Amino acid sequence: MNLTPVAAGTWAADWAGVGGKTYFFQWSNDMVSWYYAPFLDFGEGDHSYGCASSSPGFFVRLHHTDIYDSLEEARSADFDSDGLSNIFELTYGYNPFQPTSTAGGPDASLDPDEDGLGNASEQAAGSNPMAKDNPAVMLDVAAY
Ligand SMILES: [Ca+2]
Ligand SMILES: [Ca+2]
Ligand SMILES: [Ca+2]
Repeated sequence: MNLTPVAAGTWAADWAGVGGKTYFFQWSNDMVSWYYAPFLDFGEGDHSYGCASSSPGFFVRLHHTDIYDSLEEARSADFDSDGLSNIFELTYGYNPFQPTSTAGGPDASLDPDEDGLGNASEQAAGSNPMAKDNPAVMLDVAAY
């Protein structure tokens, strides 16, 4: 993988994909705490991801697996069997390889927007777990 400076504090991470592989992208400022970027890539061809950091140190790496047959399958699959799809976890900052990836408890039952719906319920409803946008909850609120 090549990390090319684009402008101050921004880089383009480029890599050549291999057929049949799913790529999880991680970044770190200190090589101790690693964070997943909110996307998945799949298959051969040129892949690129734009990164920004104001940290004096900036590191990137790829996790890859060949257990999925397509990008759609990789996105909807549940690598750690915690009830949340890989792409849901990546989009909202959870670790798709760990059922309990923060100190708060299992990823699937956390309720970061405190609307009473755990992440598994938010995923099932197609609502945003970081915003109180669930129609049932909004009705509930309106009733008071
Ligand atoms: Ca999962
Ligand atoms: Ca997880
Ligand atoms: Ca919630």
